[in-house]
Amino acid sequence: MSGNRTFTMIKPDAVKAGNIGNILQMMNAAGFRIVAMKYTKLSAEKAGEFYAVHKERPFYGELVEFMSSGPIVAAILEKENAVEDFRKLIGATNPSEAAEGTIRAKYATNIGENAVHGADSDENAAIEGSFHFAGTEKF
Ligand code: 3AN
Repeated sequence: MSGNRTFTMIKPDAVKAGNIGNILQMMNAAGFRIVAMKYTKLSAEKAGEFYAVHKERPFYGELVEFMSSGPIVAAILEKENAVEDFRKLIGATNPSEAAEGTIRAKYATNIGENAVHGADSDENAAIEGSFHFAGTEKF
C-alpha cells in the first residue's frame, strides 16, 4: 500500500528566482497539506549526506555545491498516494522532458538546477523527512 507523506525541497535556484510562493501555491492547489516546513540552508557536508546515494554519479560534486549554494525550503507534505502524485506534479528530472504544467516545466532551469526535489519512494520520504525535521516539528 502506498503511503500518504512525501518530502520536498524548493531548491536554491527557485528560491533565488523568487518562486517560493508560486511553487507552494501549486502544491496547495494539487491537494497537498503541509505537515512540516522550514526555510533553511544546507552546509556542503549536510548536502553531501543528503545526496549520499548519488556519491558515485559524475554530477555529485556539482549537486552538493548547488544544493548548499543558498537557502532552500524543506517540507513534508501529506496527501493520499503522496510520493507518486507529487512526482507527477513536479515532472521529469530534466525540465526539457517535464510535462507541460508541471513545476519543473514552469520553474526549473536545467537538469541540475531543477527547482524542486521530490522523494522517490515512501521509504526515502520517511528518511528524508527525518533528516530535516524532529517529531515535534511535524503537525
Ligand atoms: P529526481 O530529483 O528527479 O529524483 P535524481 O534522483 O536522478 O532525480 O537526481 C537527484 C538530483 O541530482 C536531481 N534533482 C538533479 O538536481 C541532480 N541531477 C540528476 N541528474 C543530473 C545530471 N545528469 N546532471 C546534473 N545534475 C543531475
